[in-house]
Amino acid sequence: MKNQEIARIFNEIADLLEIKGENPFRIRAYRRAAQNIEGFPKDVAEAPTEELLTIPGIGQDLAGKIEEYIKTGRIKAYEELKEEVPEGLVVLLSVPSLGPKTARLLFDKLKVKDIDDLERLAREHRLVGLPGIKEKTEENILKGIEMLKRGKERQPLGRVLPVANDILEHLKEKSPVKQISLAGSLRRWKDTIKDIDILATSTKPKEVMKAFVHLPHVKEVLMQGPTKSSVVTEEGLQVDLRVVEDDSFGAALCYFTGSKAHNIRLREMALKAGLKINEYGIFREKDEKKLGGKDENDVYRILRLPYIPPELREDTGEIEAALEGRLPRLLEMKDIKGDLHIHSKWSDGSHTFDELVAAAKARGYRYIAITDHSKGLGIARGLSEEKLMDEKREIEAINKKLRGFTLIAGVEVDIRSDGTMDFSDEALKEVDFVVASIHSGFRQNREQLTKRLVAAIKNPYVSVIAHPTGRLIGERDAYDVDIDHILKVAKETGTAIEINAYPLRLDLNDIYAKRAKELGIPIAIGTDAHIISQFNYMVYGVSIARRGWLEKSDVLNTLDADMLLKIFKMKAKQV
Ligand code: DGT
Ligand code: CA
Ligand code: ZN
Repeated sequence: MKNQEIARIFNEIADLLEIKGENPFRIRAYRRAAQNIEGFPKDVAEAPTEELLTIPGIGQDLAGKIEEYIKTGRIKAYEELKEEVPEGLVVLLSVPSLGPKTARLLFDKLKVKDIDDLERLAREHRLVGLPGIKEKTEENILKGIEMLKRGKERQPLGRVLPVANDILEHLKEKSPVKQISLAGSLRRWKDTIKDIDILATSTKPKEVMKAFVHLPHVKEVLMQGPTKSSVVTEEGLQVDLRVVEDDSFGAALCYFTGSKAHNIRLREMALKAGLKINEYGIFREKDEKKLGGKDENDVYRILRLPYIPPELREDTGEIEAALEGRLPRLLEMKDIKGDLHIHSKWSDGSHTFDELVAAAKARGYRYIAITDHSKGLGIARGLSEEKLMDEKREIEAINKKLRGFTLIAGVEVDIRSDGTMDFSDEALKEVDFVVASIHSGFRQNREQLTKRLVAAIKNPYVSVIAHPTGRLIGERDAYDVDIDHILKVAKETGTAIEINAYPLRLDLNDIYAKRAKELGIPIAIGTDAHIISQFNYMVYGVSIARRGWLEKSDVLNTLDADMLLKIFKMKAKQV
């Protein structure tokens, strides 16, 4: 897949144009194209021009650049831009929170050469006093550097999983594997991943290893052994492949799925029962007799435990719950009846209602909620109150024609910096569904941010708080809010909280989702799709829900549309 590579280059072009102070619309076009190429479900290298042109944000010019890259391995315009802008300056821009203007200033005035240099200067407080740089700016730059370093170690699930699945498919096709599975944090659906662990069985392990190190994904071979090899992919991801005996596959799968903390608990339980567990099987201590190991469930069965799904294996109470017979019946993809966070052409989405409805029906959904942006978000073509009413009327007209499917007329209203809503209550009252969220002023203090969210939660027309902590994995930390207080007020007011399934958000995260469930707060899962292929992100939202122990009954979008619409109106009636 060339998608991630090309997306990265387009993002870099946007950075370079930004440094040069070029037209913001052109810059945004590159960023939008990058995002959509990354979310494109097939390899752009295999797509003909007509198909490239269907990707939102890609016109003749950018399609030409993609084809140029695939044919020649380079993009001339990009190379020229790099010539114009000093490399040191480009490196500085990779620090999240450091904009082009400040980067230029640091580069010119302090001759900052690289990130380490910048870090040292910031620690020595040598940046303060330059025009526009305060102590807070310095702190943010240091935070950004830390995040950059962390981000290199762990990648978002949504970037890693497609690569891992592609490698799996290639191995199935091109090597003599019998059983094969992902293991490690990927199989547990953790939101960030250090490396890809794959486990397989085969009667010809050496051939499997040979095929593996020659996969088209591989950039570098770290180690090639008879049953274990490690490579680094084009995307910079490490992949470890192990081949084991069929007879040990289950035990090895359990061992290499982890987590380490979960495994330690299992081993302790085994020891107490006179048993031994390792990656080869489950054995009786006294005579080393093998009791199982072919199937993963052997491990749990012999320990007298029910099967524990990989998403729960973190030693955060799953062993106790298993012992007491109160493991949750986790939410499944098939329980999801619709998507509760979608943007259309009316704001910054790419599709008409007809297109969205057709795609949702094709997935077997019964409804979707259209939640376009409000006017405060100019860059996202937010709607005025009048436009919102027009949109609602059009949705009503479409609903009259639909059978067995409902288009829910909603809105994603911006929570302004002062805590007021970007639309009046009179306007919010008119739509069927209101999602409220913060898109600016992230750097306010804890008290201010908490107050803003609480004000939104207390609004009688707001049904859901979307992406409540504002994190962007690897780019921006969650903002500083009193999440416990927010959940408490949500509970009191009957307001639901979103799990935003957009791969860089995954917000609420698994830990907070679990806390929300314990408090009895309903959860809405929404993909925040701006193009149809992003409907596929639902699986990431469901994975967060599962890691948060959520069951079908905890999640709003497992309900029918009639029921949902009733629930959305309930809060306003009570106030
Ligand atoms: P990651 O890679 O940081 O995203 O997370 P994991 O869980 O994939 O960690 P990784 O790749 O270091 O190891 C994969 C699994 O192998 C891990 O979940 C449990 C098992 N494992 C690795 N090292 C040890 C160990 O020292 N002891 C035990 N019991 N298990 C281990
Ligand atoms: Ca791993
Ligand atoms: Zn949105």
